[in-house]
Amino acid sequence: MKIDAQRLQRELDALGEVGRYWDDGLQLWGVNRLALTPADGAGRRHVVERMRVLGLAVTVDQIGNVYGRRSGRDDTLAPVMLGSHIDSVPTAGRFDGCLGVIGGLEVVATLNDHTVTTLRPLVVAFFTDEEGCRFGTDMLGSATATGRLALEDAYALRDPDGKRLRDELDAIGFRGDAPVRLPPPHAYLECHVEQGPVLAHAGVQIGVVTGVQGISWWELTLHGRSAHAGTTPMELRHDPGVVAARIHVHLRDMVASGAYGQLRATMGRVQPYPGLVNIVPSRVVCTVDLRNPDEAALRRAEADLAVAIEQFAGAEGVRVERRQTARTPPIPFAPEVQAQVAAAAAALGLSHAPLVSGAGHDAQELAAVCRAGMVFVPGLYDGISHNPRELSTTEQIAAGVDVLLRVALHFAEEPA
Ligand code: HGY
Ligand code: MN
Ligand code: MN
Repeated sequence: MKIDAQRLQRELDALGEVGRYWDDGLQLWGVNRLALTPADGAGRRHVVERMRVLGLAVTVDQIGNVYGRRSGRDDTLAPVMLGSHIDSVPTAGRFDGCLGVIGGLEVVATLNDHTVTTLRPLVVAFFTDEEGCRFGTDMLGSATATGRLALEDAYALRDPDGKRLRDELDAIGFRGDAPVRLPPPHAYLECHVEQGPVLAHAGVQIGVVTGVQGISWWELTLHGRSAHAGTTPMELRHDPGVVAARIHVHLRDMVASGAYGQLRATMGRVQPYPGLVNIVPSRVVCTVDLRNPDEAALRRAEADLAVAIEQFAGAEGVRVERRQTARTPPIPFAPEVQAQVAAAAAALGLSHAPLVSGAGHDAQELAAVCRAGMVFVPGLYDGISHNPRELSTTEQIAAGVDVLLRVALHFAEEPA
């Protein structure tokens, strides 16, 4: 039994049309379904409709996670869950997250075609705001469903325009009634594009994901003193822009020092206020994203960076407000799931290799409550992602979802 690659591609393209925008710079269609915007609402309704067409019973929980359930031969058993997210960064392609959700629905469609009923129920899920770039913390829906985040704290989060998450959830009509705490699935599987160059460079078709590296996000508000760019002598300035620049360069120096293992450090957002050519900014809001597969090295990097930030700010007479907006340690995936992903790839004659995920995923949250794992699919152009150039071929995504099908069947036939 194999999935229908053309149908998978068709459904992925159909979802990719929802919230599409023309990226003039790239001359490509991109996707912008930022969490809890009308476009996200439209994407959600599109997938819910697809779930219904496939005969799934749909529930929406209090944080807007959506679950499509397919009965098993014994519905008293815990289900096998296939999931990911369909919210996107504002400059996305069509694959990030969507492959795991549309791929899960393709598994269901294939079982329907073959009138196969698994022992255990199957659930296809998409979680709210996996990206985290609007309300500031990633894997929001899955972290709330598995207890890492409290529902009321999630509801109270605000976006840069001050809009409250709870109100935005209401605005798109997806603040459901189902209790947010998820009864632990029997297993959780997620098919996802690698979003990096490792598999493509190695010429490997399937990634057996061993776990996810640690993630640490900070929002820094640097308060200086606004001044006229022409009349204010340099020695009288308190310029938060200089402090932000020094922090940014220091991130790269920390990585280059080799003192923090495989640290990756990014300043993705730098927003001066008022941000005009002839005014020394009064404040700058900037973000820091630290990643490391080693928890101790990540902690060292956080501590050392905090000291450096105070030094740079003190030297410039700038006041710092520091807020940690996301923090997850390195998470290992269940060895049994990894073994089944490798076995399924081998049975399908697909080359496969283990690798750590550079990106965060909902699977790392589900790992807190059940055996979880991921199937990675390589991408073209060094696996570029969070960019409209994100692209995997029909063959590549079909291989990943065929592995997902086989692993899902393995766990769905496991007796109580
Ligand atoms: O940032 C991440 O790793 C994920 O794409 N949210
Ligand atoms: Mn993703
Ligand atoms: Mn992403």
